[in-house]
Amino acid sequence: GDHSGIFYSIVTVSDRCYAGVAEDLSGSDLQKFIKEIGGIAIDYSVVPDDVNHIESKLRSLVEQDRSQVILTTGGTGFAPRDVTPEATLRIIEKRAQGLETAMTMASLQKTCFGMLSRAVCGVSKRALIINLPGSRKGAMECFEAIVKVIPHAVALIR
Ligand code: MTE
Ligand code: CU1
Repeated sequence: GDHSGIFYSIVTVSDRCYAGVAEDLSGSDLQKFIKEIGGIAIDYSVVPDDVNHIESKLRSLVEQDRSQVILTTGGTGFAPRDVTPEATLRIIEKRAQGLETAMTMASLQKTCFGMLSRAVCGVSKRALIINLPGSRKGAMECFEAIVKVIPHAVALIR
């Protein structure tokens, strides 16, 4: 599919990046990759692993109605502060389980630790929200697994 002109926002969910003690490598890799495929990254932010904070950032992006795809990275695991899927579930109207399954299947080809991501995907108003794992490798592997269908998905939503 053709990615040119698709508007992406990236939300890195990480207490450590938010505090400035870790560098957001996943977020910058995703931005680079979006550029490479001809997409446009219009918003980039870092939020802490807090369900209300994540929800309000997602809600503001959805309300702005400029982002066609919102990628989150991080907070999908089993730790007490991993709550990105819960925040995402609060705002999506339609769950995209096919995308979730595709990411899990691709991940399992690479590592059994792919089982430990609880990433959720779904549609909120006119935006497709996609949770990706926090590691640089995991985020890219999962995004690559679904990138081909994004133009068609976006066309269906709008
Ligand atoms: N998926 C892929 N494709 N590659 C990976 O390296 N890492 C896993 C998993 N998914 C990984 C992956 C690991 S180790 C964890 S703990 C979970 O994603 C959750 O990561 P997160 O809490 O940083 O989102
Ligand atoms: Cu892990």
